[in-house]
Amino acid sequence: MVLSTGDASEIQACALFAEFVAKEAGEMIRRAIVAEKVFDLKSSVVDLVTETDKAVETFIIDSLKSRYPDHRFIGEESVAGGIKHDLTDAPTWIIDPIDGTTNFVHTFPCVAVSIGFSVEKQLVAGIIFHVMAEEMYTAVKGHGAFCNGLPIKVSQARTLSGALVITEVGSARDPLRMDAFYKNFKAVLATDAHGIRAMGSAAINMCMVARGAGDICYEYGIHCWDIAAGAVIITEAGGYICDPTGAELDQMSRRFVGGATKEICTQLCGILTHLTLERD
Ligand code: LIP
Repeated sequence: MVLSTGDASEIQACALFAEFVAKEAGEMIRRAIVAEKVFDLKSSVVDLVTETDKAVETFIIDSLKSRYPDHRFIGEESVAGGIKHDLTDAPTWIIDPIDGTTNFVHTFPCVAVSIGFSVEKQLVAGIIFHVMAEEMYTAVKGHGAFCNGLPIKVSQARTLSGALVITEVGSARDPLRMDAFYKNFKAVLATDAHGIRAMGSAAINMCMVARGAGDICYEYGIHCWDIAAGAVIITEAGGYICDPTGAELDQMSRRFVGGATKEICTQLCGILTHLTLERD
């Protein structure tokens, strides 16, 4: 069957199955987080990967493939392993098996399974399982956002003054990226924002905005598998997402702003020093 964005009940069924898979994947992570971890490096000395990342990704892809053999997959570790990952109109699952691998390695309890679903290049569903908190965040386009089955909503923040802002250093330390990071950090603090937080998982950051615990999040250098599920969850919780320039979000551009309202996002976009990164 060829799936289109209008096939609401089929998309909901897909999301429900992915939720079940994410829960199982979370159990694999929960068991592994207490064990000794061995890690390898990917793009930099602070970009880590473990055998658990790979095993969990294989489990998620195999499980989804067994139910949806004609769907396509973009997985963080498959891409790192050299598998080509162009986004097409086909139903495509966009997967980060452990979002927060550095946290996982250090047993810092903010690790998530993130599964986004794209149809006709539009993000239509998102599932994020905050493993150690046992919080399952879900959203299907047009049907609201939920945490453990209860509806969630963004805050009403319209301005950075008094806001709780979330960002990450990311997994690169080159001078250009670091310079922009420090400039942006200073620019945000100069607005009288109440504070800046970093959970170490882009997916969990987005869930915090979606549930109104944070007012806005932004990051340069993240990938489509960090963005996909959270983007749907924020918008379905009533929030706003965009490119840091204020333009429409491009999920392959490796940069992201998601906030409670368009106003707070527009203010943030106006003060950020922008970086153009190699696309996914
Ligand atoms: C990481 C995120 C982290 C972000 C990095 C990276 P990984 O994902 O969770 O918050 O700053 O850019 O994307 O590598 O742990 O899946």
